[in-house]
Amino acid sequence: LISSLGNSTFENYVAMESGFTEMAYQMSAHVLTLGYAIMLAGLLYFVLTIKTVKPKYRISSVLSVVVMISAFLLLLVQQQNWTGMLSYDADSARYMLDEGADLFNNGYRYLNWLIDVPMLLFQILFVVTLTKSDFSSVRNGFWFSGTAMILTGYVGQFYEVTDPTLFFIWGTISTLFFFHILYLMKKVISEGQEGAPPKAQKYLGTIWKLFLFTWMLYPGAYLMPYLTFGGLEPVLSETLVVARHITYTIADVGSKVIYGILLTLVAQEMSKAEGYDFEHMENAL
Ligand code: RET
Repeated sequence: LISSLGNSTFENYVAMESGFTEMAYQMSAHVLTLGYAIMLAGLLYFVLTIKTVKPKYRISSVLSVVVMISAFLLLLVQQQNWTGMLSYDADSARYMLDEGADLFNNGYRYLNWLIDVPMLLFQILFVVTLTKSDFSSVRNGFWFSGTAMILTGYVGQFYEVTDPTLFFIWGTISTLFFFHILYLMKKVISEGQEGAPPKAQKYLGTIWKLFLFTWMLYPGAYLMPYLTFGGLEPVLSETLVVARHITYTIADVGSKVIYGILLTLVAQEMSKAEGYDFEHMENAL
């Protein structure tokens, strides 16, 4: 298998070795479709609610709009990549790797994160007020570690089947940058809570928990072929392939859409505390 599939991801290996059952194939296709449909719905939400916050907070909504559009396009491509690589084989009643089709790859996701990750990290800086940290040094830290985390992970994911050692080395380097991001985000949220209205403080606490949970799902998806008892051998199972699609979709909806909505709620509370009350305004929406 390695000689014909090389450094492609484990989805292709499963497709060639055993193929996918109807359920595994369809669930994957559906969950990818759900993903891009939600991004479009999110896009509308962020456009329609932009005037419910004071002008100085609106950059947060604009960044959510940027993220929605790029994620929408990426997930559409990803869904077509999935359906395009497989074709139904009536003899075995399975979807098998299609001769001559493009192989499936998650690399599109990683490069898409180069846009989304910095945007999501900057976004919160336009809503909270930092009490101690310096805005531009936090911004640069987010930008540097975000980019380094993604690029090292991008290199690593090519080796998930062919070279587990390299896969884990690149994954570990990437994780160091990830820890730096978590450290910065914790600091931003704690400072942001100081002096914020009580409701905004509560939303910020929720944002931290959501952030921690959803961002951890991405390294979980990276590790997917190793998450069962396979030890240092990747496990080529269709269950893990479906689990990876579902993990990515939950992570995407949480880290982009729900996160953006919670930031909008924080900005609405801050706006209200500063005398901008959209609930009692004409033409607010
Ligand atoms: C990688 C490689 C393995 C180690 C770690 C990773 C972390 C990835 C993260 C990605 C977040 C992406 C987001 C995208 C939203 O559009 C690169 C998988 C730690 C945290 C939030």
